Amino acid sequence: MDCYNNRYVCSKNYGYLNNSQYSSAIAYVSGGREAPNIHGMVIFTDVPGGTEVFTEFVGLPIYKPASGEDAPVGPLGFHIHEYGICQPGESDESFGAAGGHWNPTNQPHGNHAGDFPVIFSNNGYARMAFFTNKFKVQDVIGKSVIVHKNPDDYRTQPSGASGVRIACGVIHPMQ
Ligand SMILES: [Cu+2]
Repeated sequence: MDCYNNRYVCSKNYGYLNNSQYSSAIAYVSGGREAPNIHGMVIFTDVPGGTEVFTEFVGLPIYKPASGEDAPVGPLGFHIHEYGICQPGESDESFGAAGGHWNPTNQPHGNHAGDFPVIFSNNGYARMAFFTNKFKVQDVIGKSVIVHKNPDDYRTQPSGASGVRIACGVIHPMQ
């Protein structure tokens, strides 16, 4: 299946015919040209009332404070994006084909279903788990997770001023 030319199919189910049978999912995340050493995973598990999200990363950029016009590098913005396509966009934007934030309930940024806590790089390593009541596992299969270079301010619309996309992974069901 050519996801790049078939966004509807990819965004709906990425070829999985019945997402509702899955109660856990995983995204293997890899860095793009800005941060090629990033490797990580994001695991989604259905729990009562919502979903538990566990993440682990290595090779993240090390925090740098803001200087002049440049935003700080980290803590790193982290979201679910609409399409399970970790490829450049039409204007060659890194992971632009993943589309905008996944926002099924048309909320302002800061309250998107796929707005996540920022990732703190501990000399390149991060581990974090959190709970959300905004989706179940079946809702996010076939979408993507994106890590950004800059912090999310949870305020600037529509994506929190979190800068370029430095890593991406497609969310697949866990068998
Ligand atoms: Cu994002």
